Amino acid sequence: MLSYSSYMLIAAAALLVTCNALPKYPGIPGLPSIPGLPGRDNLKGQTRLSGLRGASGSLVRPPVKQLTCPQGLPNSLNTELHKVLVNLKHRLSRLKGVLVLNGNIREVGEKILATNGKKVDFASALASCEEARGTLATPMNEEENKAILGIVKKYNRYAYLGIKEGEDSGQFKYLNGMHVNYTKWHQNEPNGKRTEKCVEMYTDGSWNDKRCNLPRLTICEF
Ligand code: MAN
Ligand code: CA
Repeated sequence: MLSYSSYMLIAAAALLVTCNALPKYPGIPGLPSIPGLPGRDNLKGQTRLSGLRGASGSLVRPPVKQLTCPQGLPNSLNTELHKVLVNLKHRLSRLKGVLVLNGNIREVGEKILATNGKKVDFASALASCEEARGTLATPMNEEENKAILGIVKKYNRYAYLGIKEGEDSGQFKYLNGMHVNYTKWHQNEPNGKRTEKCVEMYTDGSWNDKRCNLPRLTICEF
């Protein structure tokens, strides 16, 4: 199902790499900036098509020859790239629609949450998420906690979160080592004092520190 999208992505990447050396890339109207290319955001209010400011402060439109790829590819490359990306965006949004419709994914801010429905220990759950290029669901605020809770409730199963106790008792950290700055501990939790190094989400959305070797619902974030 993704092969078409993958193909489109590779095509877009190839086009980008081909033209990446352009000093003043004209940009793609209607699309956000592309890393590595001077974008709309970098030009503070100007569109990339409007060019850069000259010594007098007036806008200088880049000469047409600067819009040509160094390799001598046609000027229509930008239009082609635009078409490919718009098509890719459209297809991805349709695929996303299918996944949301089936209840397979939930979006919260920039995060996408998904479960495989499996109940496994912490290490196995994390490994599944990482294999899929994600990590364990890690609520950073109330909104994210609620989104994860939606999946926990749907499956009616507790889930491990991407949070673990550090060396110091009662000091819980994200998997990247940073201290947690949002918590939703159940009353009287955490109480494990180094014997419960993982964190599970209850079906009311509150958290409990818990041993790491129990079967819990795998929920990943991407
Ligand atoms: C069990 C475990 C603990 C939890 C208490 C709460 O002992 O799940 O992690 O703190 O119940 O009573
Ligand atoms: Ca506990």
